[in-house]
Amino acid sequence: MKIYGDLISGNCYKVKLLCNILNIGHEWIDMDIMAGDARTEDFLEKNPNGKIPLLELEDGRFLAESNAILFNLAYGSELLPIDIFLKSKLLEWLFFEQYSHEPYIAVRRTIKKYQGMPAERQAEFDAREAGGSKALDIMEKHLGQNKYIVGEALSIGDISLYGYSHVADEAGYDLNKYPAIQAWINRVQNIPGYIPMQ
Ligand SMILES: N[C@@H](CCC(=O)N[C@@H](CS)C(=O)NCC(=O)O)C(=O)O
Repeated sequence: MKIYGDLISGNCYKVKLLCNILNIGHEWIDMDIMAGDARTEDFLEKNPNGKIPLLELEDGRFLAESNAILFNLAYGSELLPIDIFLKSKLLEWLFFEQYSHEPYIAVRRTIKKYQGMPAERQAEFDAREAGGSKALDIMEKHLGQNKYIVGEALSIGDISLYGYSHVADEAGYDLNKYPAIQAWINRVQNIPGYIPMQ
């Protein structure tokens, strides 16, 4: 299988991290999103949405959306709970990550770290601060009472939320204000097979 990705992206890193933890062999196709690699005609044939990560299976089928890829690759492993309530809880957190976390923290990180805070995006950067703080507050409360995102064990919920939470400081958030998130970050970093983002 092939995975198209760029390791400056937390969404792509999530998939790389899962593959490393589960020892899933793959060919990593390095893309440069800043150079527009995800918007070429050739790539749009593969994913009309022009986004990475993208998984290409041996039979030629494609799967986009980082959390869908995590779900697919973790199938049958201990990182995907079997119990239907826990599986549904996992989906709740994956949707939370995409709707209430990533659009704030990931976008602010891109503006700050990779675009160097251009003046024309300052208002957007500021407007997205509150959403990211709210997401981190929700995680802090949850992780103060639970070791992992779902149930009693590591799952793809942890891997998904780890992607951008552990670099939230690069998006202008002070992680020192979130001790339970920091303790969880340390737990994730001690998983066998862990690899850093870059
Ligand atoms: N919801 C998607 C988001 C994917 C996404 O936004 N990817 C960005 C990198 S983080 C991208 O491909 N950007 C390239 C572009 O917009 O040209 C997912 O979770 O995979």
